[in-house]
Amino acid sequence: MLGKFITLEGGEGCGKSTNIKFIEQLLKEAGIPVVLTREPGGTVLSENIRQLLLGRDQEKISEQTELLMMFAARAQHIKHIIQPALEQGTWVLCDRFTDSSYAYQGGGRGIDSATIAWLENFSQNNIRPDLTLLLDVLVDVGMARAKNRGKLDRFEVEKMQFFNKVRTCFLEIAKQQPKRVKIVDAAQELSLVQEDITQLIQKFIHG
Ligand code: Z5A
Repeated sequence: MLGKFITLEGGEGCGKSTNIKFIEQLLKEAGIPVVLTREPGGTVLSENIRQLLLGRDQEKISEQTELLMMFAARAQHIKHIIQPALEQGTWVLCDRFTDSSYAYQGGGRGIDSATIAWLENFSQNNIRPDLTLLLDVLVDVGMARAKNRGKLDRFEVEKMQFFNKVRTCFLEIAKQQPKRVKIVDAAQELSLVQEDITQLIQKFIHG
């Protein structure tokens, strides 16, 4: 691939949406062409799947269905947005990706990681992130931030225990894959978070 693939991960209210725009700006200032996208979502079909996944006014979605919907949205997203961009030399900056499936559907819902790994191999055409920034914050701090935004989605109404399992799983992934996954202390004030992000991105760009 000519372009690089960067993902942002973390729990509720960790600041992904805030910081992804900041990273986009850093890349643009470095003269790097970049596409900003998100999961679940990124194409018309995948955004429709997102609506179904996040909505609360419908029949109960089973754990298996939830996982398959995440990967259906992802396969479409990779095929139509991520892979073509990377092949053209455009960098892709994505708000969540497969680490979220391991953390939420694996750690949170209890689906075994071998099943998720099988789907990852089946649906991603060998596309994997080159760099992942894990914005880590204590669950209660992140939830308090997220609650300030108003109506909660189908994930945000889960209990603390669920989000603690999600966080543990993200931290475990970072421990297992330290070259790819860099932890950012997202509990700091925003300017300090962005100083850390700038250092990591500059190092990634310049090697
Ligand atoms: N999901 C899944 O289960 N499996 C998968 O494979 C994938 C996803 C891909 C939607 O994701 C859901 O999909 C998600 C997991 C599941 N669960 N939920 N909920 P999402 O990324 O769209 O939703 P989200 O996690 O709630 O992210 P968000 O809404 O975009 O929030 P955020 O990006 O983490 O935070 P933010 O909007 O940038 O910041 C939140 C607030 O905090 C805001 O007011 C900021 O101004 C403030 N903020 C940010 N940083 C700071 C600092 N440093 N200090 C103080 N205040 C701050």
